[in-house]
Amino acid sequence: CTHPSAKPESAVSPYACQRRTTLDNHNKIFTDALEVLAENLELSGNQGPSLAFRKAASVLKSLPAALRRQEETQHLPCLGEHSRAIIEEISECGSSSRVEEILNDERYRTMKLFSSVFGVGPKTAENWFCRGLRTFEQVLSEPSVRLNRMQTAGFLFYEDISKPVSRTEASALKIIVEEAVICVNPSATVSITGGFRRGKEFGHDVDFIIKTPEAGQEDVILPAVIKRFKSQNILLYSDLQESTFDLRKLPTHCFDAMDHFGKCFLIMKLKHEQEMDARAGKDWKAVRVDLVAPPLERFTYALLGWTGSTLFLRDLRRFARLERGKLLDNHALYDKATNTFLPANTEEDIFAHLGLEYIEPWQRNA
Ligand code: DCP
Ligand code: MG
Repeated sequence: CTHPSAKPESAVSPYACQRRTTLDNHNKIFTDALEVLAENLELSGNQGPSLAFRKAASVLKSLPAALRRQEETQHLPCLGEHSRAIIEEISECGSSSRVEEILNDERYRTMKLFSSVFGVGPKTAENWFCRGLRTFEQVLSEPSVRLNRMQTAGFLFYEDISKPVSRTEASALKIIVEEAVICVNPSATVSITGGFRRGKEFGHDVDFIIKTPEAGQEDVILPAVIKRFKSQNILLYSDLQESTFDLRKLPTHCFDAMDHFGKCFLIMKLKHEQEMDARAGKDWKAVRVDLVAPPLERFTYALLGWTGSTLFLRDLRRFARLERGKLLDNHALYDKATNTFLPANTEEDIFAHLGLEYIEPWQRNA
């Protein structure tokens, strides 16, 4: 990627946080291919090289129209030789032979299948593949395979939680979560974050952030909400991660580290609006739900972080550090020049601290 100041005003920025990326992707034929290459590398543990393809795809997603000629890519940032060659091949032949090869590759297909299970990451997927396992039936009947609690739930509810969650289902869940949160603490509020806040119609889960106006309440609300869900018999799985947050700690450099707020990863029962699922003999769908409860003074940073997209946030943090000498993560923004934490009541405040034009949530689909 080239330095932003080396480009004229109208040029596309190499930082995703200086681009407006809506869900209206005019270059899907190219970005789908680049994302297959990225995913293939991620599944084999090559996160660094995969990021180059992710960034190239992200730049194309921000363009106002489809690429027409090969020359149009010449002024675009973050497109390496390899990405350009893929784009050229697709422009000329309609598809990329390397991408087709990956899509048909037994290892890729199996790794993708295994890692689609809740609780199964690339390492476990690779372990199972290397032991000759190729199907769920083989994994589940292999005596030496020991599933943890998360993976057991992942297989148990696979059929439901592998289906996309719709916006309608997300809204129905919001009412349920809101009801439980308000019952526990009438002054708390709930907002949808993640992909749905960016305008997506479907997601793999529903992400909620809880705002509690009194200090310390953020630590008691999640256990109480979980207890209530259990009493309502709508909880199929829960993993509560208590807060390890420390107000004095500086934002971290490491992007892949989880934040320290109290959070829980759940599988909830969502009652169908219409008739019973006669085949399954049940009137509900299992849905993955994440809840996070940050302290009030850091709420805005948590909201920004949990809204994503991952690539948008990665570049926002990189921009803060490299262009502004500030450290940003899901907890805070820290100014290294003045050694101070910068407060923020709204997301607009955070962009203003960084000297960036405000980018709306629906423009953060980088
Ligand atoms: N996130 C985070 N820390 C975590 C979990 C998530 O910062 N411990 C962020 C990264 C994502 C956002 O929160 O941008 C939501 O995570 P998802 O994995 O749910 O991603 P999306 O909601 O964007 O996609 P999907 O539609 O697949 O759910
Ligand atoms: Mg999500």
